[in-house]
Amino acid sequence: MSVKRDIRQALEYAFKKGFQVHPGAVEVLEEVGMERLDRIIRDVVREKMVDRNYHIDRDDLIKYLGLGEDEPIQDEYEILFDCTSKITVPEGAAGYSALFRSRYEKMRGMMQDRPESEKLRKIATIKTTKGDEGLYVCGLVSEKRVSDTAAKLVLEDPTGYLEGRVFGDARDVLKGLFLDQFVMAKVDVRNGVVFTDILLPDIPIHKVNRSESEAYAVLMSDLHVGSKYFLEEEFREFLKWLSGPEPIARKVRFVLIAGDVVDGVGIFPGQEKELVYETIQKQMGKAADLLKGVPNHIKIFVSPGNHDPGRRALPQPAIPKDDGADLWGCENVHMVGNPAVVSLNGVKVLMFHGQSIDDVVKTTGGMEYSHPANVMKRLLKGRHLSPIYGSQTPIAPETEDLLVVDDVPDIFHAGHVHVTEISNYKDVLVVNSGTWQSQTPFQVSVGQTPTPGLAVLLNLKTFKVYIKSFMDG
Ligand code: D5M
Ligand code: FE
Ligand code: ZN
Repeated sequence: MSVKRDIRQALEYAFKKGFQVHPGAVEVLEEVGMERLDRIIRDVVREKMVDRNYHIDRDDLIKYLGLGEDEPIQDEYEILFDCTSKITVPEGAAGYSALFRSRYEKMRGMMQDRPESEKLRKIATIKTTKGDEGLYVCGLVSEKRVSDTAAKLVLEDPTGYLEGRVFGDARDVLKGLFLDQFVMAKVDVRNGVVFTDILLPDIPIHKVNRSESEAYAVLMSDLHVGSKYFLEEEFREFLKWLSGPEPIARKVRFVLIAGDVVDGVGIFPGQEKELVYETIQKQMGKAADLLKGVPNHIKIFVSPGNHDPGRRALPQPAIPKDDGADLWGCENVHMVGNPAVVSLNGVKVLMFHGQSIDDVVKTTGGMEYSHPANVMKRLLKGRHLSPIYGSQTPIAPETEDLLVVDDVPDIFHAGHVHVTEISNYKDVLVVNSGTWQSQTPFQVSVGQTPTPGLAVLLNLKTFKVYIKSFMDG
């Protein structure tokens, strides 16, 4: 239904622009059957207008969708980072001071190339500096307050705390800061401590990696196998499509699952009433059975979420072998931690379940569950996946802060909020991959509306993204 309507709208748009669309082109649209077909047509119309060629035929769409080449499609992968092997045994308070020290050191290193770093001082020395208004400090946000009349910031570095008032544009930056996040700030000490500028590590200009061939990756998360609300039928439709003759399906080489593979047991009060499989073993077994329906030539990467077995605190090691033996046993399945970075034909994908989105939505004005991509952009800007300590997301006291975004990824893939949203931040493709679970009673009670049953199909050469719905009608 919706595909037909989309095609009609796409055609109407093309006609309005004075274009003729050949039946062969319409056939391609029908075959592909994707959401937002109007966008595809808009792009093609724009490209062809430049050449004043007002005909759209089959070849135009085949070319646009990257479906025409007979060249072999690469399926090279590398696990560039997996927190699993780096996780140590937590050691309480001492562990936390090491964790924050590591966060500070890593991010300070990121600031090293900035011209401002020449004027960088330790907090302990700032307090005794007189007369120099152009100095900078680096630190973690220890306290912040913004009211109509005043704005205050307290920063901490290994040498101490620095409290100051915040003026000018820095006030706007202050409003959006998370507690415990790293910043570099310009300090004026001529008349008490005043922060006049606040800089975040942010995503620098960087080289973007692309696949040489038109391989596709499917990005997904939050299957919640074992839940009554897991959309098994729709997921099976997806598996059928993946094994079928549809042109894009035939180019898929990777499937990424960013957590909440199963619904788990004892995750929230009264969960047993919402389960169809009441043990982790059964849930994981079922997940493995389903994923065995993914053709063998497609590589699957699975990282855990807050519903999956294993350690709950971030960073999370891969789902343990004891709990997920069947998945571990599949030759085409790679079990990785949360977070992890995988390279797909050279394209770096940062996989993170996204638990910290809760913390950001709850503590930061203007952030919403319905727009997870905005939250993800803010995390990138701060170069940290879970900056706020002591909110909802449990964070383990690791000696190295494995949640710092060390390397700039090409794609940032998260889930958790059950809403599919695609965006872009400084040449990083930001994807929240949605869910395969329909709305739960909890989500009804808090007014969260999920977008279930959508597969995010990503062309690793062009970075064009298509969203294909497997919901009925
Ligand atoms: O998370 C599913 C959705 O529920 C996601 O949008 C986060 C949201 N969620 C989870 N816990 C809470 C609390 N305590 N308050 C508000 N929203 C929450 P999932 O990880 O699949 O359970
Ligand atoms: Fe989930
Ligand atoms: Zn989750």
